[in-house]
Amino acid sequence: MPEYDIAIRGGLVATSFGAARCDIGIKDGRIAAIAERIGDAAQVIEADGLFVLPGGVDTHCHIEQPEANGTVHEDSFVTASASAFAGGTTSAVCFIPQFKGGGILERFADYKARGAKGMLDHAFHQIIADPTDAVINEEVPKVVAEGVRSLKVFLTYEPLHLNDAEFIKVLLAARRHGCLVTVHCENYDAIGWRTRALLEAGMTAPKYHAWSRPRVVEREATHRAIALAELVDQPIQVFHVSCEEAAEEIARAQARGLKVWGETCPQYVTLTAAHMDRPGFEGAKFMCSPAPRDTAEHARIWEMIRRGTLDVVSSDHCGFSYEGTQGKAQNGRDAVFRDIPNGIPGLAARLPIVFSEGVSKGRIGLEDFVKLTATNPARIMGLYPRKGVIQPGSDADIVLWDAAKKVTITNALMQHAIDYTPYEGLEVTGWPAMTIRRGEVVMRDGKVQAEPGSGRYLPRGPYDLVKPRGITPDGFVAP
Ligand code: DUC
Ligand code: ZN
Ligand code: ZN
Repeated sequence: MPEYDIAIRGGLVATSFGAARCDIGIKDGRIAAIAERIGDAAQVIEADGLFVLPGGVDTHCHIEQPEANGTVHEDSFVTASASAFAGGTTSAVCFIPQFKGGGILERFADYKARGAKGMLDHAFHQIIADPTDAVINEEVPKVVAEGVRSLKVFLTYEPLHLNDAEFIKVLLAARRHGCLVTVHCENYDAIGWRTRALLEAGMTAPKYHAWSRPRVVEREATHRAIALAELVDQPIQVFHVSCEEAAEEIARAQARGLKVWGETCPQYVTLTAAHMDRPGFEGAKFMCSPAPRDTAEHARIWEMIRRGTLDVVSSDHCGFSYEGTQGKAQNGRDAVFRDIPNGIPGLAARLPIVFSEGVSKGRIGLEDFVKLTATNPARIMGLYPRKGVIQPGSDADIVLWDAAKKVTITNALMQHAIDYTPYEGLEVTGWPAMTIRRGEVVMRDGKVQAEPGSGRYLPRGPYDLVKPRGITPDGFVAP
């Protein structure tokens, strides 16, 4: 009887604390051994010449998410799982919606059932768009008991945004129940004013999306979110930081010892506002919020990554096709920028872009790549060490990585249900050769093979990282 179910032999195994050429033994879906040479296995995978990395953990994915207008993001948990595996990602954290006037519990069962149909291991953030007393006092404790440990708030977007009083309510609830708060930081009123002014001036094309929300609105909201979190003594993660100005706010908070983390996304090191200035409706393909900036800003984001201010790169994967009635053109191809849904797909492209732009181009090291795409997201979301690391006892989520492979990104390679990728034509060096989820080969040479329904829900329990510091500006701790 062989000792292991699978042996991965001879690859360069990388974790966030170093890399070494060794074997990995997998038993019952978990990593059982890491050694220079391990014993017999039922299946041997030769990894000579490949990197052996923890499967990607993408903690910001909008998958099959129902919207207030009755549409549902086009990638189902099945198609998004295929896309994730194609790109070397094995787990994701997705969003349970809440709509104004409605509760959250009523959404939990529906969304959990959707997640159960996919192949990707998954956890949930709970969006809070309407923090009524009933939601905060009665429903939040119930979703926490179901394993949700992060509350997501939007400081902009109709009809999701919270005002400061509502945001404080959510911060307090998170503090009481041991949750992280993740925040979309842009100033709602400033964007509203800008948008109205642009539309009145006839500036309606997709490129004016960027004009409606310049860097300063992101910086202001980031500053405010941090200040209010400091007041309440509640840890937060600032989502999708697009510019140095906002990252500097996070750096200052971190220097003061606050529990504030910053996430960025591949779009903020590859796309620019100029992409939204393509002819006709084409610019809609690149519309996301915050808006992509310019190439000088890409360099600044890399610097903030190198300094550790931004320590997670997620995709912010959003399933809107270019054509059709559910996607970018849902309000017509002549819709003004305000009426075009925000968000771009990126689940499969995330690892290749971060590896290529980061490691292959010498901006970061291999261990940094592992931290940014797997270990740090798992830690910050309370999934570590089950996910995000190759070590005995962890789930055997592994990607074999061909660091030398050159690929031109096409939509077909993304394997999602979306009809385009904003990264079409981007050349990358480094590509996943095989993805293993809990000891099962789910992608080999681009071919995804996994049983729908085999993805596991990852309920999250209490974890130290989100404990308040016990320090408020004047010592007053609100109940
Ligand atoms: N921005 C978000 O905040 N969410 C979804 C997509 C986007 O672009
Ligand atoms: Zn957001
Ligand atoms: Zn998002």
